[in-house]
Amino acid sequence: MKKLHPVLPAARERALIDNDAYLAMYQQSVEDPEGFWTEQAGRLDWFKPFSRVKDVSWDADDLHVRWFDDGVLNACYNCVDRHLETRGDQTAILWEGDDPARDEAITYRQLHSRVSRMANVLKELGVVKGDRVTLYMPMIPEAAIAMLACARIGAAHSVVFGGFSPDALAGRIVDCESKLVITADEGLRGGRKVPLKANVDAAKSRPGVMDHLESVLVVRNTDAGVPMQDGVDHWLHEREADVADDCPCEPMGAEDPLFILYTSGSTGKPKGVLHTTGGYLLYAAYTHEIVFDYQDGDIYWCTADVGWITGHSYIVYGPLANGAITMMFEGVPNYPDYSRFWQVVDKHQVNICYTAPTAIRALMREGEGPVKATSRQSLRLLGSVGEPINPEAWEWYYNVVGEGRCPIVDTWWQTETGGIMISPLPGATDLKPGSATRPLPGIKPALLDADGNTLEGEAEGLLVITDSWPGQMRTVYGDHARFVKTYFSAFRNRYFTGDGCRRDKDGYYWITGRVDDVLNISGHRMGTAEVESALVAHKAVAEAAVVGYPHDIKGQGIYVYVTLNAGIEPTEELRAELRQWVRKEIGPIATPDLIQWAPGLPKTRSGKIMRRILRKIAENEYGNLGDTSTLADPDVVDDLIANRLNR
Ligand code: 6R9
Repeated sequence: MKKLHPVLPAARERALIDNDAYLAMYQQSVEDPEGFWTEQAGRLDWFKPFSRVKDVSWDADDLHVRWFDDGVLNACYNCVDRHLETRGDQTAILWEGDDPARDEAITYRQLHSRVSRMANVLKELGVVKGDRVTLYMPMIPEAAIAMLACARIGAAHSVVFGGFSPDALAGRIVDCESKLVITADEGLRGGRKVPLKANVDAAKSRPGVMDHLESVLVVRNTDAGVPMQDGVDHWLHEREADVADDCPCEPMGAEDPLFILYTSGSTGKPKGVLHTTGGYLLYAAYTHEIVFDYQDGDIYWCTADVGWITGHSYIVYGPLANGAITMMFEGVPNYPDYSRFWQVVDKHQVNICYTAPTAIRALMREGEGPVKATSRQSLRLLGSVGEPINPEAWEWYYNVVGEGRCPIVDTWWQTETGGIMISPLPGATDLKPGSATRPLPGIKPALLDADGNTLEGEAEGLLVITDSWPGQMRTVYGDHARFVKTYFSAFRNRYFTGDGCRRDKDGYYWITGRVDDVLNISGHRMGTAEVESALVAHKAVAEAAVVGYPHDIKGQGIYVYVTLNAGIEPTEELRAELRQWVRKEIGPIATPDLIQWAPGLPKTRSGKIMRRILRKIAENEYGNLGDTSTLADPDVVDDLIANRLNR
């Protein structure tokens, strides 16, 4: 029996929503969804109001998702301009550098001027409404400013995580045909330099990139001397010197694209998840307010990188739409030492801290000392996102970091959902460590068995959503068929999440993890297929199979089975080389943890790799391999077991 943590009285007292209010809101959202979402849409300022709330079909033959589609608005206006009158001098972005001596507070008025200037530079460089702009940025204010500048002029941004390789960057530039890349000379993380501009230069030489790319706008960050290509590369500070600091907001249809964000699926290359303006922004703002019980003046910190959806929705769009004080952190949890997160909390008097289980586990391993060295009295609420949080880490976060004073919101959602879907509300929900608890008002989850039958009550099955919500992704950029196939072909009229889930007798949801071939490494999604195709691109490799296995800190580690080409010697040097190879092809987060030499892979007679078996061996659970009767050559399994690496 897992421990129940009832709603904390202090949390209930201040919260906007208590349990009765939650239940009433949920009921209303089910009975009258259009009325519910119309009311929520009042959070945004519309240049022209919408007349139709929802036009959605989840029928695979005619799949379309449109919300508020004749409404006109601008996301940047909602995040910046509309706050000028009431809170122009309030901090919008609070930035904390990798170097603890560096920080900066940017007011809404300053943000307005910096965004407008960058928007004018983008226009001068030929960016127009409807274009795509790729951002490859460190965690500096200019990352958020660049996103908002794109939104201001109606260009869709595609943020590529600064830890990705030149090849990964190039693929994403080509896929969405970006005209412009915004980057910095270098990034800084944990005292180490990240050669962003050099990576962009390398990406430029990849096939197809210069067919689309016209310019690279470079932010001066570390002041490293980087080569600048005439006519292509431009320093932001030089271009900004002679532009105006006002720039009108482009009127955008609610369904005009706001951004593309690439995420991993179970097959093929990463897909460009497309989010549009009205529904996404409304959903980010709504969820940011209710889940974090955000109230004026609260100091809110989401530790994610803007390269992930969490950074988009909960550093930039949700908080700024709500006029919040949002913190942006350039650094890492263990630099200069393991107290850093909590030192930052004390320094800026942070009230709400939203981070990932992998960070919590890494800090937990260092013991209570580094936490206890700090005060943390300002903290009121803690959040978790990215993967299931194990109850031990949950209890540590709750008791050691929060000293039992702060509720934890364990928020389940996805790049595709735009915002949080299943989560406690701090003033309403009794907490169970490890459970994301209940759906937010407006969200209708269900559990299905493999045949698509709906499971009622206490059950375990596949998690689907049964009705649209405004933050839902609209398509896979440039590949609508893939959108249909990935999410709507498994079950008729249901959005399939790819996650397994259990619902307990109280109606609480417990996410059990991906049921497809998607890995979750430290909260970062990666397709096994991506890592495999990187490996087989190496000349020594004949075949590769990749599975996840339980990893203490990262949640999942990457376990690789490699079959070498005939005549190639399996050596430690080759192992190291393959690790480096994958890092270079995809990025450091894709580095294999364990590489096992596999003379053969277990295959069915039709040639399908039986990943189930490989997973069991990687988990060191080889005693129970289940049905192996369809194996073409059962002997390969004995060899793999005998030489397994995770013992
Ligand atoms: C926001 C984000 C989505 C996948 C998702 C699930 C896992 C995220 C979770 C969680 C259990 C949570 N996931 N939050 N699992 N509890 N609170 O992480 O988006 O990068 O697209 O990943 O992450 O498996 O399907 P994204």
